[in-house]
Amino acid sequence: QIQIEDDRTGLSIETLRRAIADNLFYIQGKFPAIATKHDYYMALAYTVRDRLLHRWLNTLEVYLKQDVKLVCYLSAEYLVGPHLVNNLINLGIYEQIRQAVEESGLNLQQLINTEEEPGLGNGGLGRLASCYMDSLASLEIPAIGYGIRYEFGIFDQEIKDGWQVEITDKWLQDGNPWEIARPEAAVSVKFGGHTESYLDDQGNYRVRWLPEYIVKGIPYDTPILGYKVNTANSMRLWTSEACESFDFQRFNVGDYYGAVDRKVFSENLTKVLYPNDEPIKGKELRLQQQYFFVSCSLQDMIRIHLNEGNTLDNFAEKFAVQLNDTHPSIGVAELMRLLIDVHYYPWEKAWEITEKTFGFTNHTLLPEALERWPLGLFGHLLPRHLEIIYEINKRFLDQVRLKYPGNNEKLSSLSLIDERGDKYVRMAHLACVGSHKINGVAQLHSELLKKTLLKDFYELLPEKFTNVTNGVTPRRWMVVSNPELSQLISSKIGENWIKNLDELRKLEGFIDDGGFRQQWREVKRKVKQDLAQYIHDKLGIIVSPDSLFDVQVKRLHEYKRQHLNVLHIITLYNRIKQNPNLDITPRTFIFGGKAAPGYHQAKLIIKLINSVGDIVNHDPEIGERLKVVFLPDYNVTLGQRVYPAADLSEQISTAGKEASGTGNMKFSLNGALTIGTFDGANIEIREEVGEENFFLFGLKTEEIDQLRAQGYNPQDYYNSNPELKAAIDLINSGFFSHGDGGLFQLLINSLLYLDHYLLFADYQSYLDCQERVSQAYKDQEHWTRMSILNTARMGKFSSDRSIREYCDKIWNTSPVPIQMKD
Ligand code: 26Y
Repeated sequence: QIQIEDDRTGLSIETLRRAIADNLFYIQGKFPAIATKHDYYMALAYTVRDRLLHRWLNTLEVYLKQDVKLVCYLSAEYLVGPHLVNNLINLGIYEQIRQAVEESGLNLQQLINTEEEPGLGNGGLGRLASCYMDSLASLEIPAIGYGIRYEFGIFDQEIKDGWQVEITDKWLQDGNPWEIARPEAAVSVKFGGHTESYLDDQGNYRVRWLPEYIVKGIPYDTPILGYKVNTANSMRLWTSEACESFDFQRFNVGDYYGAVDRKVFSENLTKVLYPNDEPIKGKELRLQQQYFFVSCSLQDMIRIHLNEGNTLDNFAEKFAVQLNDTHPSIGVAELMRLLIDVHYYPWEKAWEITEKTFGFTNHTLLPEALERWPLGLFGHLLPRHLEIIYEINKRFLDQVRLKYPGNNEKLSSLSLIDERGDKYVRMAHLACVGSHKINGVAQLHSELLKKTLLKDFYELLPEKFTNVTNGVTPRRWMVVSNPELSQLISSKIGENWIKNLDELRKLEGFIDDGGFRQQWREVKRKVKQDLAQYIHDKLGIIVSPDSLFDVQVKRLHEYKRQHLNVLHIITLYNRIKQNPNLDITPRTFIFGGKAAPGYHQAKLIIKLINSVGDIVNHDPEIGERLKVVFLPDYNVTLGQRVYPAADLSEQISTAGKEASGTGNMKFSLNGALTIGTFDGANIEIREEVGEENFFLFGLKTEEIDQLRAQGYNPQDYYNSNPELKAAIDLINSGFFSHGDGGLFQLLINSLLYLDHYLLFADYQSYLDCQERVSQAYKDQEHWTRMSILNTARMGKFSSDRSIREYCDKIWNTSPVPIQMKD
């Protein structure tokens, strides 16, 4: 009997090959003789998307029919990374596609590398959102990820003469095969203007908002397929467009240019991602972006809900809305506005629904990173929301007064309005009051939240506080990025670990098997060789895969202390120069990361890394012992190359400053050992892998508090530690900057006179610890054991575990399996 496969769903190699050829012709409009790599990438991407679509539509149908509870993740950022490989892995068709592509005379890896990754986020917070989307789908939890479809994502970084240069990221330029526009689901969003009150037919007091202008939001949907399940959730990203009918009216006939201006203005709203991971004061466009996507998303939820024949009474039972930091926290006021002004709910009922609906995740303890909006700006853009926030605040402060009679301190510290000087709306306070749960992202972080940043809220509302330690998806961060190690693991313990990461523990049973350890080393060596090749191709630097790969990749920030790492490098350099025959463990120091364009100190650290590299890499006396590499344009794609190749993971933030970190988890999962402070999730990683398999150094948070209380003076350390002094003096002498002693002055002075992040206090401890690392690396058998144990004990850090905790503690949702109809 002949079986005929559909070209859009069939999985035989022959059908896949035909489908690719078909898409090349009918979608790209090309035949092989004139097709580019990119054309083939597109043809392949559509072939894969076709195989995803019936799962996606089926999923949506089940969600609607069964009226399930939906998790709505609100995030201003998603650092998605490339879709193609991930979808191949999650669909389980990597091998078939590889063969079909080869039979078409092409190379799959090359096509995979052609994909321009969507970089719609800055760093950890955006990447976390994408890991969570993968886990939600893999666990079959109904969910939508709402966000902004920035036309320009995070800038591409080039390094010129050692300095960072920012290039706009035109990720949509060649088309995006993974998204589908849904103009029929467009919504309107109001801005500016004023409010007026009126009495309705029944004589009820009501408010209406007469905006200055209206912007249209168009959703673009991207399927997010789970791993080897039929669930495909949606990431729904909003683009702003002009609302022409409105503008042409308002700018009356004849004012064509006025109307065009408006159009340009409206479309600017979602043009670009702000490349900062700290708030920039008074940027109105940023508030517009936040309100725009939150309003679009909440209107979308309400439309879906009412379409199902519901009333809004049970909204909170059908939608769990999670605020990814304060960026979407205006949602609290917006849902209140929609319920009260548009759907005529009384305040009390509206508030009950709102508080039950929202959960709030905090990602930072740095007080300077808390979002506050100048009252004037806020009221000008969102006059109705300011009124609502005043009313929320009035009722909230009444509650505070009951608990703390006569305590004006408490009132002022808890208020949603900061009135200590210039007035601000405090977005974190709005999020806390309007959510039923508040969580930090690692144990220490959640504890410190209760003790410091949100202390007063914790005292008032202790039952709201909880912790959900971050996690990462083992699909992208192991199966996709490290196929060699994944295969080795599966050959020993089967494939179940990919869905249940705790099963990695079974690897411990092979730890005494010398053959296995040998294979483990061979895989590591192979991926290090690949990275060495990449470094050579990109930068012309030759590094040895036998050296210890010491890696720090993450956003550039003073609190993350990339410059502490540099001080270690310079100290080793000085030691070799003093003692040219010094026998040290050869190391390759690898850095990567972007600096916010306006963050001068961070940019100077990049320049310093490159300058030190220039000297060290070319000093014949150093030879192969030290190499320093700064990888330009660190992003998800590059991360997928880097994590598997690392021996040592640098997690060296000042204790108490890194909320969690997630790179730390990716490194350990891939068998790197960590040198780290007692900070964020490092603590829990160390707890899991065992203290003997983790290199801990540095002051703990309480010790730092004590030191600061005594009066910290960095000069004391500089004057009493000759190696530290030598390193600093060498930078200051202009040795790394062609004699220009002033180049790094700002950086060095901030260390010598302030050292806000206590590099000097931790310097010696860090050096000693690095020495222990070097010694340990010499015993390769023992190092391999530690490496295997790191991987084996990473089960806890799967984002599947995190998502299960969110479901239980915060969202109250459970899986909805999707059956395929034929
Ligand atoms: C206000 C706006 C400009 C802004 C934009 C992005 C503010 C902050 C951010 C990003 C913050 C961020 O990435 N935080 C990181 O979140 C990770 C996920 O929870 C944590 O692992 C990491 O420690 C934290 O720094």
